[in-house]
Amino acid sequence: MTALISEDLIGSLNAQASAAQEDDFGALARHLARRGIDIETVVTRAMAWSVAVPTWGVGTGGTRFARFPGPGEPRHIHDKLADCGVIQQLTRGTRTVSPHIPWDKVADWNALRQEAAQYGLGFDAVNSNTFQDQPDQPLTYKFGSLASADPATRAQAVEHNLECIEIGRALGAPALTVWIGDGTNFPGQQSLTAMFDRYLAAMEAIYAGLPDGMVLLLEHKMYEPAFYSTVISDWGSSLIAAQALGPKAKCLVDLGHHAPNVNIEQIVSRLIHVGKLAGFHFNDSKYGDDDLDAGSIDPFRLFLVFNELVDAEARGARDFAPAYMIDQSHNVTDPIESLMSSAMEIARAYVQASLVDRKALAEAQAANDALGAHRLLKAAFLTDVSPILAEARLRQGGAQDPITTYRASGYRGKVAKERPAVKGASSGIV
Ligand code: AFD
Ligand code: MN
Ligand code: MN
Repeated sequence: MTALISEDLIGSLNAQASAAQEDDFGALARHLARRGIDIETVVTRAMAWSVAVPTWGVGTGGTRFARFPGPGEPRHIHDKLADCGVIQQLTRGTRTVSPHIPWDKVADWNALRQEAAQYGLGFDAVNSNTFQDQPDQPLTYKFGSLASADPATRAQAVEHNLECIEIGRALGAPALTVWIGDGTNFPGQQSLTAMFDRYLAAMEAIYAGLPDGMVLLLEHKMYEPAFYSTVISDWGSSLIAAQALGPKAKCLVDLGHHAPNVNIEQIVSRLIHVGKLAGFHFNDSKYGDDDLDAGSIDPFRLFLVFNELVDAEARGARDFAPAYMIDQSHNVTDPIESLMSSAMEIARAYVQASLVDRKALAEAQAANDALGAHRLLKAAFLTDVSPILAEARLRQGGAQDPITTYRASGYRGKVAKERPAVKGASSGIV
């Protein structure tokens, strides 16, 4: 295993923090014991938790207006894997990476799989890309891809997805995620019905190419780049498509891809009900698809989503095996720091949701004790589970404080010397 951050540094910083960690962990253990919760059970759950990091997340993102590159940005998938390796080495809760094709294309996928394994990483869902044109591409996606009015363009987009399936097979990835930008900017520009029909026919061809054990994740998004209509705009369209395609197709929920103020946890509950919840792209938002760091704006909403997930797990909901991924754009931070912080915030919400007294909650609900029920959720949400998260990292060889350790390591400064700065202005949402 390649150690990207010095194990000695991690060990010495952990040692400096160990007295405080023991003290805080002991206090939390006694507090939870009073509530009838065994802390060791919770630590075991925290240790088993993992969320996938998107390869595109370790590069600096941007807006439609500008991108301000940071020092030492990854130049290619090999640099991206190293950066993901750092995140995993320090947090121990990001065991897989989610690649984007063709951004991450290499000649030898088996070699890439070995390279990732050197950092203790495996691969999660492969993401296809038919929302932008590539230099060597015969037909443009300017007017759509899988739902294009042009049959040859649709065929090209299907072919790309079938190639992504083959790449996923070589990487040992469990899923293909399809998000398309197809839609319209003008009422009347296309038939809303015909576009959806064409999308479904194209997706059937992709679905037919799935090997056993690989699933198809449909990602909806309300708007952008198309601002009047998007083909798979909401969970309703996504669910209709997933049901039409078959059992291997499920609906992926990106937390930023909904109408403003929509009740996302209720959507999650509905998708669980029909056994069609594929998984998540975690991020946070205030206005739209802001792609801000998970837990930075509305940690209570993140907790409420996890409350539904932990509840589904506890009652053994059928076909329930969500894939957890981060999907963020880091414009003003060091992406490694943002991704470590987000991974920890997501794990926090999972652990907090694991503390809900579900028996007492069911009783309060049966008695129509609205405030009593709410207080049970709040009791879990307001518990500072930081010592549990730190303990889970420490027991797996990670850092007590990943961000402080990362800053002390000088990793960014070191890679900035090896990776030439990206020059010039460029825009682009990543
Ligand atoms: C998009 C979607 C989707 C896609 C990504 C590409 O969230 O996950 O892969 O951003 O940059 O908005
Ligand atoms: Mn997404
Ligand atoms: Mn998005």
